[in-house]
Amino acid sequence: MAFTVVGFIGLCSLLLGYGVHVEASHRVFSNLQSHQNTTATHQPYRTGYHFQPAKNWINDPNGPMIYKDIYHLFYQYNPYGAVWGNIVWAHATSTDLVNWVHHEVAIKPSIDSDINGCWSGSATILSGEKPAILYTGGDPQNRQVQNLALPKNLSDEFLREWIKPPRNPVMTPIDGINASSFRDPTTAWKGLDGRWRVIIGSQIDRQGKAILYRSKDFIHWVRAQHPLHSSNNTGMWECPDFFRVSVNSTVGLDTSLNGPSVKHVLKVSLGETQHDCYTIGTYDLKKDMYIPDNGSIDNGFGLRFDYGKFYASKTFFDSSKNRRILWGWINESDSEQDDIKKGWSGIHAIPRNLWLDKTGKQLVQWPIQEIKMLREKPVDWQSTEMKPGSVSEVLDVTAAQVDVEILLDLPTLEKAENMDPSWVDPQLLCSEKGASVKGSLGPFGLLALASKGLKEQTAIFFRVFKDQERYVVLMCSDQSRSSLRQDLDKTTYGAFLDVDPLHEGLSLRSLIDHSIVESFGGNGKACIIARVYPELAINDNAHLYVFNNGTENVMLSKLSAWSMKKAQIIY
Ligand code: DQQ
Repeated sequence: MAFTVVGFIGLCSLLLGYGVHVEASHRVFSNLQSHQNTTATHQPYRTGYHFQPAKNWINDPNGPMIYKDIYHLFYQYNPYGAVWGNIVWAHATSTDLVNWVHHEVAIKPSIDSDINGCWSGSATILSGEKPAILYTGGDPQNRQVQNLALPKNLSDEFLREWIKPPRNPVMTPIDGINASSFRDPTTAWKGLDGRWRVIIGSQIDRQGKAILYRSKDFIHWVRAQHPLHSSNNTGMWECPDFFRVSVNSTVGLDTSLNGPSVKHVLKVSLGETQHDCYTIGTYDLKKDMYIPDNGSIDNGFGLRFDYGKFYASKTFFDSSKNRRILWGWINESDSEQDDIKKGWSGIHAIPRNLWLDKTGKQLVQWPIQEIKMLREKPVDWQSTEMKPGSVSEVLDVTAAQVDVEILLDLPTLEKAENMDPSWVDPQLLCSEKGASVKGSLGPFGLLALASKGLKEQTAIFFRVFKDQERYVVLMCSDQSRSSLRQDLDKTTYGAFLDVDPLHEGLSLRSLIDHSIVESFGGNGKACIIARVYPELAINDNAHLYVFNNGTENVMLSKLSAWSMKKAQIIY
């Protein structure tokens, strides 16, 4: 792909040939796209059990599905370098979502309507168990169009080859659709009339839109007169996802299933902030419109799948285990030059099972149970009191590659500090009150990827405040001391956690994997991913601690930790 490049942080605007203005949400460095990988041997940041290819750039997970008992994951990939560009759909399969086999690239530019890149999209299982993929292509004018790809050979359970029917593209940016903001088709679902529906992410004048199309045969698509949903001042909606959740059970639902006990979720990836935001609401099947519930905020300031690094995510319904599974892309916190030196950029989060919380007000996420197959050498602590200022090391684990769960109980909440009404932004609050800022009830939690002497540490912790008659729990991931290096994105992340600290206690699970700390607070009510690059706390020199930097005692009621084996990834 010959791009003329105007790279800048955040949204990337390209003025390409034919006078068409095209935007992509990644920095583009044309001179670096086919940069030779280095032969870097010092690779302390490659992960042991997170998904990543052998080398090069990856971003969005695409088209996850299960077919003939095999899980398929496609992903945005640059075969020629560690920066975004030359995008194709790479492909891997697994029988357990933990160990993976990489295959040949599944979809690459080969027809007019994808000659400038094969961007994100989704898979749908059509009747007769036939998978179909809709994805965005860049056409010769660099307009974004939607294409269809079908398996060449349905008896190949690995679905290694994909063909593109001559009818492509199946949707084009006409009648007022912005040709540079028209991408990322969802998994399709069936409406009351038996027709397929799909939404495409878009924007007009910073109004985010989920453009709705309908089809009888999955080939001829007709745009509906109105979007499924739209919202002002959000900017571009990338990678939308629209699915049902059960109101009274944790089981997942087929995307096309309708019924009385379901709510709907619309997730959009906001290009401007790189946040995956979602609302819970109702889908009016007759009007074909989605309406978020009262209080479910759709302007980018509401709920997020993850309050750290996690973007362009996608769910799919795992019919073999009746669950809905979420995948997300995690980018780097270092520079492009660092990525070129490493020879790679981007990993995927551990797939998460996801369901509606019993309050009906938010989703709950939890790492897929299969990840436990990598656990070994369990370490269990008896209930221990953590005195103010205490820091205790969790010994006998490989702290650079570990799964750890703790439960903290507070004997009394009397001493909780008062919540200031101006503290509305949890991320800001966490950065003002980092792990080293003493409080009353908190900070307490884990120090991950820490060096001996604690010069380096990634702190994941809680603080409890009193707000009139209720208690507010803040969960933070503080990266400010994660590395001796200064030239990194060390943003501190935070979220408010909707739990009752007195009766439920405060639970925290962290999946730690060399350069990633993936944390789940309150049994999955708030999730925060951090990417960190310690210089001292690598491999055997990494340590894990529990700490209490508040002035009150905290009960560590439970600590269980497991060293994690490496996942088997065949390239
Ligand atoms: N990444 C893809 C786009 C999508 C963006 C291009 C989100 O289709 O909008 O690689 O990260």
